[in-house]
Amino acid sequence: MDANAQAPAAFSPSPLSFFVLLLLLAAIAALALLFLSKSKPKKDAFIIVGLSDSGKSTLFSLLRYGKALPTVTSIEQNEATFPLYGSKEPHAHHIIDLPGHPTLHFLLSDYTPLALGIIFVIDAATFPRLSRSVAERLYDVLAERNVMQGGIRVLVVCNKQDSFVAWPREKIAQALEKEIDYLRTTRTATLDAHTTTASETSDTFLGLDNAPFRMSHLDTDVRFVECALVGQEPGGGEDDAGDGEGDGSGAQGGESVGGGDEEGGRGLERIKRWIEEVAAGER
Ligand SMILES: Nc1nc2c(ncn2[C@@H]2O[C@H](COP(=O)(O)OP(=O)(O)O)[C@@H](O)[C@H]2O)c(=O)[nH]1
Ligand SMILES: [Mg+2]
Repeated sequence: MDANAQAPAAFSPSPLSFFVLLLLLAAIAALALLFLSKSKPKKDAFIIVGLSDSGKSTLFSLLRYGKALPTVTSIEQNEATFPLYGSKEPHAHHIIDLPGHPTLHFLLSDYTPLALGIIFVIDAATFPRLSRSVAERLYDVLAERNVMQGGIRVLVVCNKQDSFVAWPREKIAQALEKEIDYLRTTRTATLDAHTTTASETSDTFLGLDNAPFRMSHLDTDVRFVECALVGQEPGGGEDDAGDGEGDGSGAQGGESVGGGDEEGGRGLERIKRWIEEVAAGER
């Protein structure tokens, strides 16, 4: 009887061994979590790109310090994490101002795995003259592998609207669609000639192959906004009268911000709102 009563007790674990087992499991779980969080880089960056002199460093400086500091042509990127200047929102944002120099373009792919958004800055005043170069750069951005996969939002900032010769965003969007439509045929032709696969380069075919190129055919959310980061707008009025789509350009319009003027450039508030909305969507 005694032996029978004790036999099962020999196999039942003591409360202490239960506790040790629990501790061990908790330690394994904690280690696994630590490993996962280390191996997966945090996606939190906004990359400012565009040709030289378009206003990238001015934008970075306005977002960070609320004023346009004198800039020099940079060969290194400005990179910092900070709450947007003057914003009521306390969250810090990781912002990178990539140099516009052509030899530094390869830097983009280093950063896109971390990117939530790309801010593509255009000098709207020199755009008519430089539209081919701007389109080539935008093509590189839109066809970059991580951007193509979707999930990275793109804001095209048509800057220098204080200039009388600046093109409005609808006109820029249409011209860029035309240029990209042309570029994608020439680029894929070059690809075929070199029998390179698209995945080895950024020269992927953009959009639908049976229709003229439209931004709206991309998986990427592309928006256009106007701004004058420096200087005064000649008319002093709102620029959002033609907000939205439906002009045949297929590009999505920027959103309307009532009285968006504030210190440090007209239209800046709209850019800040876009950054905050994209970041909030990720939290
Ligand atoms: N008129 C005018 N000039 C601007 C504007 N934004 C930037 N700039 C000027 O354009 C030049 C190039 O700006 P910067 O930010 O250095 O361009 P980045 O090369 O793209 O970094 C500077 O002299 C800026 O003061 C704007 O909205 N209007
Ligand atoms: Mg710069």
